Amino acid sequence: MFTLIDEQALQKDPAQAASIGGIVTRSNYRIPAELMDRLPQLRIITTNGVGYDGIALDHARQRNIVVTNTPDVLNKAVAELAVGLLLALLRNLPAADSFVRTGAWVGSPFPLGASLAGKKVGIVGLGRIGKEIVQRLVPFEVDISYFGRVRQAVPWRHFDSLPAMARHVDVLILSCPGGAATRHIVDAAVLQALGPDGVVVNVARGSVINEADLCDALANGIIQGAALDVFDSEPLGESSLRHMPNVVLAPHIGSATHETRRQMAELAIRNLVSFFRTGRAVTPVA
Ligand code: 8YV
Repeated sequence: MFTLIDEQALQKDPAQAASIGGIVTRSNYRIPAELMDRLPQLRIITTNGVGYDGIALDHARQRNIVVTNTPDVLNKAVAELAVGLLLALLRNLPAADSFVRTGAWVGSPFPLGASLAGKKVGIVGLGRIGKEIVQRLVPFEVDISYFGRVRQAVPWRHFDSLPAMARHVDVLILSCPGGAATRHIVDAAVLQALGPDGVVVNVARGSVINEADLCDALANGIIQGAALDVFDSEPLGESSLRHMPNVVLAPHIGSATHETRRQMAELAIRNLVSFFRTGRAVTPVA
């Protein structure tokens, strides 16, 4: 039904741009206005992921180009990773693993970690993914708060000030969308408020944290640690984060399970097929 033209083929033969009706992308790629304008027949951009901060949405709207994403099907996988990263950080699992492998255990005991039970956890972005994270954290007997513009009908404490919530909690979990509205909302002031026993888990977007402020806070004991699945620039190149003992790092794998990636790909394809058959996409972004 579709003819696939990949980026390299387009570079080799730019004339093919004239026939492209749809783009399939993912969060790792940007779709700027200039690219859309090189494709006069473009009618739909389908991103294989929930985030669409890399797509020039206003421009797509102006040109009447439909943008679709893959919401919900990845909520559980991302929530599982958030909880896994948090536990890995509190108990220092990467170091514990190498402690056993290298035989260091023979010479000395492994340093104590921190319990999750009894901690105060603040969620930045209590959306679909944030709620799945909370659902998984409740059995760990933590005290939940959330930060967001709107108070929701949920039993958790609401903060409309991020520094105020950071002051209140031990653990800050970022699960909000990326983009201009959330860029660098976690900065030096928020990290200072979180304090020397506080930790950050980021499964949202690297852009949500000011990475320079984060590195400074981690290096100087302003916060205790961080578990990060997303970064300002991916793949992460040379960065002091790679050399810090108090961080756990993952290569943007929130949705990266066989089950979830299959469901995402199926939904992305259903969007394309439905749009070209009926003019209506299945999950257009609002
Ligand atoms: C993936 C993501 O990185 O859904 C998102 O917004 O960041 C991830 O699921 C990716 O888009 C999968 O291809």
